[in-house]
Amino acid sequence: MRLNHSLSLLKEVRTRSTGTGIVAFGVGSAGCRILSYLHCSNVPIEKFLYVSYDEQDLSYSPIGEKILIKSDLHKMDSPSTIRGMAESCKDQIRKNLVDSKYVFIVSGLGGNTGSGLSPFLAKIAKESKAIVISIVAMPFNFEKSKHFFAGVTLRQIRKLSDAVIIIDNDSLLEKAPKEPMLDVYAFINKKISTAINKLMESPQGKDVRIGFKKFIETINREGYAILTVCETFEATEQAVIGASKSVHQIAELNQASSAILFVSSHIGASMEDVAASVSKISALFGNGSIEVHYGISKDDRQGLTAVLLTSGYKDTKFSDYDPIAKVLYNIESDEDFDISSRVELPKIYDLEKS
Ligand SMILES: Nc1nc2c(ncn2[C@@H]2O[C@H](COP(=O)(O)OP(=O)(O)O)[C@@H](O)[C@H]2O)c(=O)[nH]1
Ligand SMILES: [Mg+2]
Repeated sequence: MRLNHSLSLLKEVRTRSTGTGIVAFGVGSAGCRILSYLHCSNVPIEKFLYVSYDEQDLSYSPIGEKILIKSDLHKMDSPSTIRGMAESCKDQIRKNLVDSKYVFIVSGLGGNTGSGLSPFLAKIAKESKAIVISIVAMPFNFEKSKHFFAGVTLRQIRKLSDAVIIIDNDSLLEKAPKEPMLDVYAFINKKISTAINKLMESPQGKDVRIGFKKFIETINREGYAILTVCETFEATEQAVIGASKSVHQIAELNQASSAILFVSSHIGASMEDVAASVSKISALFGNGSIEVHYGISKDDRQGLTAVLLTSGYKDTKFSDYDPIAKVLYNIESDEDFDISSRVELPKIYDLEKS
């Protein structure tokens, strides 16, 4: 699967979009893996950059620019230490952002790299005056030890980005599969990249597409956006209900203010299907005042996929992952994130000797 994936990436080099001013960073293990899948699709991204201190993360894509954070592996024990190490790469990052209009930062939250570097990159991208869109995969429910940093980072990223798209890893699996973890990630990453591609790709052929402008308008608003995907062999409306149920596990549906529904199926969704699905979304979300856009495409695969992107959530279940912010709700706190440089201090007896 890895070889096929790399080969399709190499084929893509010939058709990559230019002049769009859209740059994307894949950060840490999850970010680099997800971005390498997006790299194979038709998204209008001009420049792909992979950032990590782990060389393996930079090997998932044979193409694109790689930024390796030089590190002392024994000291990489927190997101702030990774940020400290990344300070030396700031110029290289800034150089890649010259003339960028939109910057996507893709990562998984809760580990050290994605949590450390995503807010760091968002801040640099904001300083270069780009529109910053963070796309974050949240840890599985069972990864309790990752929840705290995921919650803290999500809040930091929200302050530093123009839009934040949350992907709940749990929502993309019906139940914990028996396959090896890396195969499960590959399965989820394919779903995520296909969904993002459907939302961003320019109109072509007979398909009804959303287009990049509408996609940005939908997510560039207060609060969070949530991306869910439902695959089914049933009717379109069932897929929409499935995707809506996933959102319901994460946030209050009535907080949503805008939605995009994208339906792809083997035969192509009928007008009746689309009308019923859009009405369903209007009834379920945003207290009856939600704006709904839709797209349709024909797919080679059997079955039907509904991609649902809803936005405008002030709060999500992930706010509970950061209990300090919850306690300090509405109280001004230090807005900046910490950076640790891990300087070794001299021992007392060394000082006494000198
Ligand atoms: N969707 C997705 N999530 C992942 C993948 N790899 C790791 N994650 C999740 O992302 C979070 C951060 O993990 P990881 O990316 O390994 O940490 P990092 O390398 O230190 O940034 C964890 O909750 C993982 O479950 C992946 O390939 N795809
Ligand atoms: Mg990692």
